[in-house]
Amino acid sequence: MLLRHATLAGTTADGPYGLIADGAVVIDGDAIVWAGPEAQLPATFHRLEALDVEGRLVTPGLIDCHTHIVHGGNRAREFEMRLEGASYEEIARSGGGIVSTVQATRSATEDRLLASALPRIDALIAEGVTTVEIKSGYGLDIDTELAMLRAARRIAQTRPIRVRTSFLGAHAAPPEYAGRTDAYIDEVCLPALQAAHDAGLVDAVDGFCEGIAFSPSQIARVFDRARALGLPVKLHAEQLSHLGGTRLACGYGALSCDHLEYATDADAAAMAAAGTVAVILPGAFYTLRETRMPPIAAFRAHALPMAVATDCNPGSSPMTSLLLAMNMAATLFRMTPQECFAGVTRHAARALGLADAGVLAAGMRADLAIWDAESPAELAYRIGFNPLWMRIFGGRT
Ligand code: DI6
Ligand code: FE
Repeated sequence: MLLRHATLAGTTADGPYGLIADGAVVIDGDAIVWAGPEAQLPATFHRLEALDVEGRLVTPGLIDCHTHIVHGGNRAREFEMRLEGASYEEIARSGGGIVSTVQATRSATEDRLLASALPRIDALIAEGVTTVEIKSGYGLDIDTELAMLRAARRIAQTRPIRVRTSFLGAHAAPPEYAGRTDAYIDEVCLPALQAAHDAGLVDAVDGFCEGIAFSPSQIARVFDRARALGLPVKLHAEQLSHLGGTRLACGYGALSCDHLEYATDADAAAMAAAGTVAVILPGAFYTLRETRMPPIAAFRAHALPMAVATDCNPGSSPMTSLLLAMNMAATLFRMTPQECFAGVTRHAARALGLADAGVLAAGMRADLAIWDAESPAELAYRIGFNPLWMRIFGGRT
């Protein structure tokens, strides 16, 4: 297939957004075999069946690199409680929060977990998302952690989207281990990681390093196991306070550190040295009415790759719009639309360790989004409007 008369963005061309004004893309099977200025299209491709996109914007398919999109129930009641004055941490400490979603997730069947995730997945697909990362972490027992990961993997058999799964057994201690977080790590988290890995269900290992969750030394035990299994790590770090999770994760060569509201300049330096992506999650900042901003200026100063994701979860970020996450990153954190665009394409791919996505270039998977837009800045600019015109997944429209 040949796409003609396209405005290409996210190519390897120099200049803002990697823009190519009068571009063409050649797709063969599930791969991009050529992308560039139409005037330079090699003659061998001239006779291919062509789709004239009439100047529309063609970008890599978007990548949501941090979600908890598989979960049971919802937390609308907690939303009401927060509006009545309770804080997120107060609710968590009084048995609500993550633990209430754990109860709802344990009582759902795997089929039900899959079915309830699909409308949320469909919302992402409708916005041109072609790869989604999905975490476990609401089962917190061996069976339910595995059920979450299986449900996540089944999404890719049910919908045209690529799924990467992260094991997040170190998300919270379940009620039966309240106050016994070390025993939880030994008796549940590590055995669950081993079982999930043995079942081929884990692409990366994540953790929540926070006062209401796990300490750096506890996370280190989980990461030691990940390293022994040859799995890459990532971490929810410095979201509500500064515990030093970022520097710990960098010591394990983490793919990404995520949230980072309380990260410091030294953390940014450690991430730069380790090649770790900073994942910015403005939906959680917005929902929790956080006032501490992630240190974007320090991330820029250290030339860190920054990704932007929804953090889709029932508690702190019930958001299924990656375009809205881009808008929030720009408006709340003053990230430029160019940074937001790289954050849902190139840098999001890197946060997942994917070398074949996020860039519009020969050799990449043919995952593309075609927008009724003139410039990529439009993707971050509007609020609640979706300009997607067509989505191509693995070479198929
Ligand atoms: N950080 C978050 O913002 C979510 N998980 C995490 O580690 C919140 C999850 C929840 O409240 O259910
Ligand atoms: Fe999260």
